[in-house]
Amino acid sequence: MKIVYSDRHRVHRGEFEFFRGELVPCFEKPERADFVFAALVGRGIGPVLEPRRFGIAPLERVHAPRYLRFLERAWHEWSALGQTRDALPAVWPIRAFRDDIEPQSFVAQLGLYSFDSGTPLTAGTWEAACLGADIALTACALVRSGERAAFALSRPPGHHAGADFLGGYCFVNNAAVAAQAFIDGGAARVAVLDVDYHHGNGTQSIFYERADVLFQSIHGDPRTEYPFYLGHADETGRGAGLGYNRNYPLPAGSSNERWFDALGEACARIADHHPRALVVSLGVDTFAGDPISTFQLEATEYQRLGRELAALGLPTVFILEGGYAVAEIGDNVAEVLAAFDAAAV
Ligand code: 6XA
Ligand code: ZN
Repeated sequence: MKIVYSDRHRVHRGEFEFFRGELVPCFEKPERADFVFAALVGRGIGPVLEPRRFGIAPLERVHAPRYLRFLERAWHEWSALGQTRDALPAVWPIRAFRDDIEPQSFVAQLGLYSFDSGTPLTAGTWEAACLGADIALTACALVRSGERAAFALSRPPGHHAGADFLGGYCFVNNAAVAAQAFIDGGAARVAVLDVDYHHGNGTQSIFYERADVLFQSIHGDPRTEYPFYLGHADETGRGAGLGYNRNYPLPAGSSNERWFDALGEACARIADHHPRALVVSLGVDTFAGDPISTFQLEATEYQRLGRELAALGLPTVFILEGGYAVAEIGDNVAEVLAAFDAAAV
């Protein structure tokens, strides 16, 4: 399977995130991508290709222009306040406040466009976020030109980023950009499957009223697990999108059997949708040893995931999302991709 990668992801290196009243070192760090890259190359999965550049137009298909303008200028504005450390928000326009007027204060803008205080915005964030989208778009282009599958090895991740907000270490929603690129390239229908431990709230919200993109997510129950405020089973889409959103929230600590029951159901729905392509938000924070999650998947389960996805017989783009047991993250991704390759026809 072709891998799209660039080591320029390193320009985004968040120092701290806010956690339970303290600044703690950021879990989402450049070493994550380094471990994945090393494991894939070590297993002979490849070749590795540099991304092409696609510019901002494909991002504007799923993100609000004013949000993208904010992201592009954010570090400049933050620096102008005399700040040198990472930008983290401290005030948010929840519920009774207005979100239709963009404040002039950068600090207020940062709160307007964020939903948590755990997503440091740094000097290199915009460059890395655009690079991540280019990586996803290059993987799409490979698949559109006949590759059975491609892997977008990008960071920061994307599935928590909505049309006009960042959070959960995510700024630009790479999976949404990829799904939209398939549609814009002529695909009538696309499926997005999010197997990260955390609900893909950003991707869900972007496609919630659309019937052309089926979004499904298997994740820790939001009543106890991040991102907490979305990802329940009764969120099934709205308007034209009714029936094209499916969530499989599983209690923290759920068994592998339960996880694969959900995967089986999700795969059956993908087959019913008859998509021209599949985008997989591949988080491996479902790993038994992950420091911030509670599922129990290990190597044999990642192989099974790869096989079951291959059995769908669809042109497939895999996009890296979460996964924080850095030493093992690479092996777990490699298990999925190698098993997919071995089973794909
Ligand atoms: C809170 C935890 C964010 C989880 C991010 C993630 N800082 N999403 O892995 O998939
Ligand atoms: Zn995650």
